[in-house]
Amino acid sequence: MVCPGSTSDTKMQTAAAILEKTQKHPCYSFDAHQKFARMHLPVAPYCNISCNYCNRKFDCVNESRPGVTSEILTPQAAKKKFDRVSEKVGELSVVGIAGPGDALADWENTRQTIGLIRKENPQIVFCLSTNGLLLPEYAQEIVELGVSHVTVTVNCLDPVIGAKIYKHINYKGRHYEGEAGVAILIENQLAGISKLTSQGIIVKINIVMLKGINDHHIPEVVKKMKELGVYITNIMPLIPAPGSVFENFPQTTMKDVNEMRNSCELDVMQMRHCKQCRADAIGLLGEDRSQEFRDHDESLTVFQRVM
Ligand code: CLF
Ligand code: SF4
Repeated sequence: MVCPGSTSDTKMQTAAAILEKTQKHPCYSFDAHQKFARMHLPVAPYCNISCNYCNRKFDCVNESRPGVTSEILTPQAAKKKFDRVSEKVGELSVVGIAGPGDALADWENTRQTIGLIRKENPQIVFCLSTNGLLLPEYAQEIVELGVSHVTVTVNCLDPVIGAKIYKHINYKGRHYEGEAGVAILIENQLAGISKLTSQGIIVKINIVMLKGINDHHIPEVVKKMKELGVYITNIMPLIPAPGSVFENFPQTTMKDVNEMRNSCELDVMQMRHCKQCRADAIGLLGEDRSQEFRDHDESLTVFQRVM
């Protein structure tokens, strides 16, 4: 029997609250995606790694469709925008930070934005997506900030494979190329995911499927994610971005992606309704209303990602 007020009682209440939030999250719940809306706040323009499928002029391809550019907001402008949107979009349940660079590479902006909105809107579900390099550093703060859902892009577990996917990483003031950099990235992703799941955060893993590079290895990645307690994996096709290292690489077909999802479904639930949204997307997943709410007075006109 659980005593009222005991630690296990509190843990069960927290788990029930997070389950309720997950049922209102359009990305984590298929049933929710036509009923509940998300709003992305593009407050994090910088990035600390270099994926070969990315063209830095555009949004982070780990969550977005290549070739899409979002506006950039300061945390204060993001709060104002949230206020405007929440008045008009009644079904808004989630605020997400998905770049347009990396939410943790720009942690101060991400933290401030979520803090400002959460103070007045504790019912909102907070979500962010990251490449995971800085997760061990910020996992505890993410939990304390009240973020309940985190997406990490994990493309491989092996630095030899990763050296074909990532050009370099910038970590703690140092620049790393090749396998040495990828080894740090993978180690931090795994440690960070484990820190989050052990504290009840619901984790989604995005995996970009690259034919001949990581496709044979994806089932192993998914099995490892299962071991770490992730909730769902989102295997996405590579859509070659003009101007990226992989611009001439063949696009992964949806047939191949779906076959991979089918075989991985035995281990971890598969997301099949991802829209690869923009970093300033607003509305139901299938009905982007970002144009309606764009206000150029609030957005910064120039941004440069850190290479
Ligand atoms: Fe945004 Fe991502 Fe949160 Fe959703 S999107 S940060 S988990 S609130 Fe959703 Fe868009 Fe696919 Fe992302 S459909 S790209 S999975
Ligand atoms: Fe581009 Fe950084 Fe996103 Fe990789 S993590 S796709 S380099 S913005």
